[in-house]
Amino acid sequence: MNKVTTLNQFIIEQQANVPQATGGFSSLLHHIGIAAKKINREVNKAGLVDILGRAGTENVQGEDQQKLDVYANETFIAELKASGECCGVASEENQDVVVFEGEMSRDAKYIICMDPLDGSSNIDVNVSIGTIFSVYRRKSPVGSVATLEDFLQPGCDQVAAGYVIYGSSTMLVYTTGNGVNGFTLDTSIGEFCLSHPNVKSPAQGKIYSINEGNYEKFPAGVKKYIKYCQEEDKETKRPYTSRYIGSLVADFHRNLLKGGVFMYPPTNSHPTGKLRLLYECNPIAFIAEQAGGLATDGGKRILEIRPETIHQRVPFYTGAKDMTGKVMEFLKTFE
Ligand code: P6P
Repeated sequence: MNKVTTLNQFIIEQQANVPQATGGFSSLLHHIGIAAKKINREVNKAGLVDILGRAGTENVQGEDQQKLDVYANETFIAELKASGECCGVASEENQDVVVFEGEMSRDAKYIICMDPLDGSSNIDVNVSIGTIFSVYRRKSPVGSVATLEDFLQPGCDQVAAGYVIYGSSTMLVYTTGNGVNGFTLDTSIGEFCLSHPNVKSPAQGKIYSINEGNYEKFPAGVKKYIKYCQEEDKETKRPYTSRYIGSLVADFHRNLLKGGVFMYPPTNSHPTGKLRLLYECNPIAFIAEQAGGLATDGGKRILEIRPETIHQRVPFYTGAKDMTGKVMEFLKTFE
């Protein structure tokens, strides 16, 4: 029988490779896994109980909050606080950072940036959605209350990043800077089990992902790249296939495994891009690079951008190394 490695076993094995590890980070990841299982339970029965639909409130983006958004946010915040390893959270669902005032939390070393339930407008139509998270060491002194500066760190300072995709199966995919590993939830034992060890993304693929409804407003280089994808060319195996779900985690996860490029350029309604730097682009970029891919804002690495505000948006191009590099070439050539 094949050896099953649970997330907890994997975390402990990984911790053994880090001599100075105190177990705090391992405990934090364990609690993230618990929150993901709780959210999975509600997502899976969303059609059956009164947890679907609008909560009647708006989030900081002025978007109608879904009841599951609110549940996911509250669940993650409660679990991260209970871990005693996190001193604060920046969440898509909260205007300001949520700092934990208790003594145990003040002594915590980590902060989390997260989108508790990304793509939630897809919940009611049963399309895959996801949780996205970033982990940083705090900059403020241990023993004090977390400050805004703890959350405005560049993505290259991430200690870990990951996402949960609530799809045909539920998976937790994360990196701590030593490669990318994927765990599938085995609901019969209630454990995330290692199913995709050391994920490497193909350098070249056949999938491009973009909301072509915004075509008219795209930068010239993006328009040219889309036409390039659609041209016949036996050598470069074009035309490529267009795949766009409208749920970042689902689009990225498919491209990560099969090879593809995801693009969210500046548009009329979002002149600096729609996706948020802290809790969408940075964690996804960390995973993309660790899997051998690229992630840029059309000019520089996402991970090198110094955030100015916690809900800052950036243009986002990420995925297969060669495909994303080709997009950058087109953006540079057709400025
Ligand atoms: P559009 C979901 O609302 C989200 O934040 C991402 O998950 C997704 O990639 C993007 O927005 C979709 O945006 O404008 O194409 O609907």
